Amino acid sequence: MSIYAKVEKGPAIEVFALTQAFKDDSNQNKVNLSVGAYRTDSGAPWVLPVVRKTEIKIASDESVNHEYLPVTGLESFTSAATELVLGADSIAIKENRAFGVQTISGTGALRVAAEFLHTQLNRNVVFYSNPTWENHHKIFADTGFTSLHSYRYWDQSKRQLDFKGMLADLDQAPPGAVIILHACAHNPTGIDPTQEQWKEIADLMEHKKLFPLFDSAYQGFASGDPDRDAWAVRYFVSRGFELLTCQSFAKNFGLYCERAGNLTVVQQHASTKPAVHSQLTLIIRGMYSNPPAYGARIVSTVLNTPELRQEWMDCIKLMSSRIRQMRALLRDKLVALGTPGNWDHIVNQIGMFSYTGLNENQVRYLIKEYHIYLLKTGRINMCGLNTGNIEYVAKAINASVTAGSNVSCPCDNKL
Ligand code: PLA
Repeated sequence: MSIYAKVEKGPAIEVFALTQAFKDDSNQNKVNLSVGAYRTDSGAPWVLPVVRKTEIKIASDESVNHEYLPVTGLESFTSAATELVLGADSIAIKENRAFGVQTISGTGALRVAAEFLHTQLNRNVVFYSNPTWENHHKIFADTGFTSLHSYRYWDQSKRQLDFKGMLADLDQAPPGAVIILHACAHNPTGIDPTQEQWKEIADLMEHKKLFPLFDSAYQGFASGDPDRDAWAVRYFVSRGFELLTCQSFAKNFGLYCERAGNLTVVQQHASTKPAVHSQLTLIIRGMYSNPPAYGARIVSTVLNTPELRQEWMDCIKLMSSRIRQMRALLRDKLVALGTPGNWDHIVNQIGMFSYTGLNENQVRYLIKEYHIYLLKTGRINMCGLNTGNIEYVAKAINASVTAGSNVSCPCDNKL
């Protein structure tokens, strides 16, 4: 008997299984609203023009080679990424209390952060929002965290932030617990705390000695302005918190497969940097030795060249405003169709996603009857909508709300 015979097949990863099911679907009306990836108004993936330009520049630069990067990555990238999230005038940067290490995109930053917290700071307790990006649980469980909890975040009946519930649950967290916070454009709900609410969260976390870990995967996608979207992180830094921030350049640079990420460490004193940096180096060395250069070179070149940086800011504005247009259009169409319920949450939410409030049965109905692919939580990627398919999607949602919860659809085991 094979030594592999006892290995059991694991569950599918919903977001990627849906994308595959979408690809395999031959229906010409099909729409993919699952994975969080930007699409143009014609439904195509978008290579940002400034990224294409920079790729050509790098490819024709004879001085660029394929030697290994240092274990902690390209310095011009990590410093630009750290500055992007903390701000050019950050006191922590000025005082040499903050630094970044390059990671395998946002997921890698979270994994390295979790490993560091677990092995170097003996952390075992983590809290993440309910709901959250489903990988938060897996990353921390795989690392060896033994006490994994969620804090209330979404009020399903009011379709808004359950702020009281959030504070009450964080208040129960033991001192030193790691609290995962979405820096902006919360995935999946599209609801962020207001600045006033962030202040209360910071008060509580300071009082209870909780450790903030910011997941920043959508900087620029909430407001169109990367500085505004980094407000919460910068506020916590200004309050004197020590914290970690996990950055992804998948979405805001459209560099999904290039795996460009950064883990920023903010410390109380510059003196702890050599030790912390050395331990992060050893963690990365043992995991994958050193990161890929391609995406980091692009991000570094763009962020460190003023004209290119401006072009990138314009791209961010364009992407976020197209999303906002789609929000308004979808809400208006649902209302015009007389779809039961209130759809204002679609325009009130921000970032890539809308948490529609559709239930699992309605989601299955959309997939089966209309070939519209979305997560079973009812999350849709707003970027998957465009002027060509929005009418179709609105009519389908209307039909699913009217009939979908009563229709029993055979559950597709693949999903
Ligand atoms: N953090 C959050 C909150 C995310 O939503 C994602 C990606 C990541 C981190 C990881 O991004 P990375 O590609 O830089 O590692 N979430 C996606 C894709 C876009 C996914 O599930 O992996 C999503 O559709 O939710």
